[in-house]
Amino acid sequence: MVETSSATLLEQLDPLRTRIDGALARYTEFSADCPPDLREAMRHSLLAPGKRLRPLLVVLAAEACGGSEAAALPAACAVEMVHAYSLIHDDLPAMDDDDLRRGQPTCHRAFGEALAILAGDALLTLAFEVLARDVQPPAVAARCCAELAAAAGACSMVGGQADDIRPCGTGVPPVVPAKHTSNGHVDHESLHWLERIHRRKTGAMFLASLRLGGLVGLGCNGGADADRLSALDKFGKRIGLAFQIVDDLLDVAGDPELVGKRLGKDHGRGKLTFPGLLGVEESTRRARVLIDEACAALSPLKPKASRLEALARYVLERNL
Ligand code: GRG
Repeated sequence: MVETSSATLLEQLDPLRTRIDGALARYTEFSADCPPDLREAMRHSLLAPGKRLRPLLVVLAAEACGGSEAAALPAACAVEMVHAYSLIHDDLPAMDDDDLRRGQPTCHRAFGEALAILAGDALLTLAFEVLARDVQPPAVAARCCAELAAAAGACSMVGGQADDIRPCGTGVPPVVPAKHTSNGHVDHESLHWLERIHRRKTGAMFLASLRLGGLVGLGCNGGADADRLSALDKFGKRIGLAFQIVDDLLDVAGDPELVGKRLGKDHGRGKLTFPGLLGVEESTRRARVLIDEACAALSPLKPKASRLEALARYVLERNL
């Protein structure tokens, strides 16, 4: 049983988050060949006050596998760069068309659409430069590059996003809006579809964060230590889904000031969401069960996984 409350954990992780931010800032200094407005657009989104959940997961997974923070920081930054690129592109008028992100104007609102697209492109490529150059040894760097590329690619984040932005009725199932659960009935087809979207769109990057941290922590033993990587896999799949359920719940009932983005838009657009499909109570129950299962999966990594376990509890209790 973990005693640390999520608020206390967040405070305890503040110095680590500050060191992650410092590394992200150093990685985006650039030579004079980078146009100043492109640099500013990248830093506007990358250094904005996000929760830094994914880089924290990288570092804490490395720690759970016996690795050091210093060794994990390049991979942590790479994952955050891919995440920031995805948020910039997701906010564009052609996708979610949002004005506010992380409590400030979205990249295209501050710098224009063309520069925002390029800032996203440059963050994505920078992530792989950092991994290939700064993760050691080179064999682990190569594996990290392959895993992060797959998690961000056509069968994962980009594929999930492509299915998610499809107007209702124009894609593969569900071709009708989700049926609700007022009579206790669960529409399993819609639920399966929703989980399949989020496993790729959101979950894959959580899983990659944990796997990259695990690979860095285990070093060249990564291949030989299947038990510990598989514990991280089980943990990652569950917290990825729980995170998304909580995100949907915050969209319905969160505080826009805290969350730092427009809320209620998924519900307003009639989009398929967990509370829309299962109701608030059942969605909350499922998120709780997933986090309990995630924490139980960490047993092969104990006691070094205690901060990872506490971060999973935060995913459930977060209000931003
Ligand atoms: C455009 C290729 C491409 C992909 C976009 C990640 C994503 C796919 C879209 C983001 C849209 C969104 C709000 C998804 C819900 C879950 C999610 C990723 C929320 C944002 O992550 P947080 O809460 O954000 O960790 P911070 O700002 O704290 O890092």
